Amino acid sequence: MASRAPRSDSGDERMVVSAPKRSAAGVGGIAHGLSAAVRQMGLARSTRTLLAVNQDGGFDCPGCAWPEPGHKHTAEFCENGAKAVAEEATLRRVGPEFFAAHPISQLATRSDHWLGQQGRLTHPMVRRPGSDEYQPIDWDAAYALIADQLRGLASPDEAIFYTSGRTSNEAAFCYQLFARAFGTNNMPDCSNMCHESSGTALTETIGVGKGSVSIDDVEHADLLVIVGQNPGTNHPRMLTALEHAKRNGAKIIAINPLPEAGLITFRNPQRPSGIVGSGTPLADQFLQVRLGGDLALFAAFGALLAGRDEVLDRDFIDRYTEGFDDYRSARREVDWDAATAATGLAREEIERAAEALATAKRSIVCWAMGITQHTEAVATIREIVNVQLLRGMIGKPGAGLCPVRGHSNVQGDRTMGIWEKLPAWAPKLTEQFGIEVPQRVGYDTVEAIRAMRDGRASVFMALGGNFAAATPDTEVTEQALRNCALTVHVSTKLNRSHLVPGATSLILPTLGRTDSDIQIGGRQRVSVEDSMSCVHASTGRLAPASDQLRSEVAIVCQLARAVLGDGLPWRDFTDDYRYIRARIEAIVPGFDDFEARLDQPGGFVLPHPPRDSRTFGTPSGKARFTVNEISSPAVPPGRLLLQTVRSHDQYNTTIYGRDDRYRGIHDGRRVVFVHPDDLAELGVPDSSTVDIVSEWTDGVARRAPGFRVVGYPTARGCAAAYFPETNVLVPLDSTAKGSNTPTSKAIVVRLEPVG
Ligand SMILES: Nc1nc2c(c(=O)[nH]1)N[C@H]1C(S)=C(S)[C@@H](COP(=O)(O)OP(=O)(O)OC[C@H]3O[C@@H](n4cnc5c(=O)[nH]c(N)nc54)[C@H](O)[C@@H]3O)O[C@H]1N2
Ligand SMILES: Nc1nc2c(c(=O)[nH]1)N[C@H]1C(S)=C(S)[C@@H](COP(=O)(O)OP(=O)(O)OC[C@H]3O[C@@H](n4cnc5c(=O)[nH]c(N)nc54)[C@H](O)[C@@H]3O)O[C@H]1N2
Ligand SMILES: [Mo]
Repeated sequence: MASRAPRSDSGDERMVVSAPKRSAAGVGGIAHGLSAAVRQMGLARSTRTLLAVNQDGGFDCPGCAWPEPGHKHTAEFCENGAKAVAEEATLRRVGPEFFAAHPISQLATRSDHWLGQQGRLTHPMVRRPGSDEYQPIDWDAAYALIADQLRGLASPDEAIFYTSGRTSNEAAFCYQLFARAFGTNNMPDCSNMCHESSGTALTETIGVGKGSVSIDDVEHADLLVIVGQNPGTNHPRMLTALEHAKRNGAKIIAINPLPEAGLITFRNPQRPSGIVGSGTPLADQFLQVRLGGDLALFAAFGALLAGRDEVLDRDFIDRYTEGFDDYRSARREVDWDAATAATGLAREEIERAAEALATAKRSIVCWAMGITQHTEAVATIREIVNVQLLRGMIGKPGAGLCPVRGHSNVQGDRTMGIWEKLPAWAPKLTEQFGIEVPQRVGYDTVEAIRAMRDGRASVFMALGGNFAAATPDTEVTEQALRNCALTVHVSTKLNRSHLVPGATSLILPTLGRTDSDIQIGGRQRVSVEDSMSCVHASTGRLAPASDQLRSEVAIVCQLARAVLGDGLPWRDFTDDYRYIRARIEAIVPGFDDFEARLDQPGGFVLPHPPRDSRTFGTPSGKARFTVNEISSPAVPPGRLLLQTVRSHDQYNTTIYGRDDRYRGIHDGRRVVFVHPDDLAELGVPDSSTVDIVSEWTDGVARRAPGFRVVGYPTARGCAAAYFPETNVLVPLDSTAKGSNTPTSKAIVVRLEPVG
């Protein structure tokens, strides 16, 4: 039976639970961010560093992918951006002495929070077969070791090259070139666990897997639907755009099982009124949907609109779409019993929201993980697209589709070709570099775990991220990593993945966004792409944590030379990243005049045919209405549907602190939020301790022991707990249809009282 006990220092006995907050991001917000920064790096360094966040000539915030507005504030960062910067720019260090004093088996008993708090990695380290310790290794020896291992594989497909979304465009481009030149498309990335469902559904329906709006559109929409997203915590700067929209007269509808703080009220710390006033009420309507109820909800919206000729944009439908008639006949009427059961909403609430959609002139739907991490995620997003197509809400100002991305360059990494499939421009790699591009579809994240588990892959390399903690089915994934002959982690900070080593394991310390990157060609900048396809430059200025740190570009290119020799211009690429950008310009569409346009304040926006000219890159050249079978997660009696979410004090697997201020949790993380009426029905007392046990068709009872029950106003039948503590509960084989994304937001569980 899979199980994951609390870590020895998780210390939840001091936890305090209080009432959740309604508003987010007041002056207290920035104060929390600043105090985190000052704790990690002192006052002078904090001020200097934070003032460069998201400024021209400065660096891109390593937090979320929300774009910078055209009109910037002096302080263009939020509380959680400040925490992300502090975490990277910290003055604490993890060097060879640290590893000498801490055997791997001992580090493995520590919490993720403790590991992250130890500081920046300063030296390349190796764990040799059978050893319980990481020891220093020099760079050349590390590259030689990896090269030997890779060259010894029976097939290049026995190697896996993972990427997390902080990697710059330049490093990502070199990394995919290296993997493909080596001979494999095994490039899983964090996107597989994140917005893959959005990419899949949008490519099928509008011909491009990216959102169709700009920040200006958001500010000028008259209806914003925010579904499956918690911007107050995960995209706090988005709240500023929502506030502007609100002032311009927009209505906001929030669709969420949880009454998230930022969605209800927002106090803007960048304006004096935000400090003294009570804030802007944000959501005009809150639909407290059940987990996984959105497919039924958007299908109902579609049915309520499709039959009304006066609300349809007939001209748009006729000229730019296909499949409307089939869609309309499938959505003739709403099955109200099914719709209200699936959503947990009243018919009147659904009708009221549909009316807002029917009357809006410019509407945008924004979504994130609450939509993408479900079995029917792709179908749900297709239904969102249907609703927007009915009213011609794409390719016009103030309207569109807005998947809000997570990692600050996750969208850019995919644009650069980090993908287990082949980008359309792949043949150009042959033209430009003379390499033979491998044709076999590579492993995505879930497939990569299976391949390592089953011995089909034996070398795992990660450019950033924390694979062991971010992926589902923790016990299975950890064993899969341990099965490898070699694991390699290019990292800024110590994390769980370093503690589940392959027979040989390397930790390669790298520069982060904030660090100064000097190569033979002088100070280097890199580029990133935000959630709205804007590409801009990022330049770090801080002195690196040690003279042993290498940039991600340098590490990838040196490794490529060690493995493949000097046939490709790896040396030029490292000396000056302009050479990489010149190749990106020659290969990837939309990057004409790349270097010069990177000099423009705010960068430049990549083409998006549906947004720019209502041109749809589908096979027929038209946007596609789709008919999707409506279903919702089945939950047996006595069970709950669990979603795994982020607290306000974490960045994915990096735990900044042990509070979740807006949800009223202080100094603790092992909590499970459940509706008080469900607790009463289940006979589980509030504040009691339970094990959470997940149930899946494979019959394995996955167990996360020792959670405190917190009565909370979530939707009925639904529960919430934090990731990564609960990843042990997510079955590897439970994935979204069509995108293979783990279903981290819909796990059937039972609560077992302890003691
Ligand atoms: N500070 C901070 N910022 C971050 C991150 C971080 O960890 N910390 N992570 C970054 C990354 S990689 C990402 S992908 C984004 C994630 O940003 P979010 O998607 O906002 O992150 P989650 O915490 O997973 O929150 C999911 C939200 O969807 C709701 N939800 C869950 N299931 C459903 C459902 O079935 N229907 C509906 N309608 N709602 C549902 C949840 O209640 C919650 O409000 O944030 C990015 N920004
Ligand atoms: N249960 C559950 N699981 C989830 C999710 C969920 O909602 N629920 N969300 C999923 C989502 S949306 C995502 S995106 C994934 C995230 O998965 P990952 O991207 O793999 O995880 P992170 O926690 O973001 O990675 C943190 C690590 O990145 C390294 N790092 C930070 N900055 C840099 C840098 O500049 N360069 C390099 N080389 N390394 C750096 C540090 O060592 C740090 O420990 O998790 C997924 N997992
Ligand atoms: Mo993400």
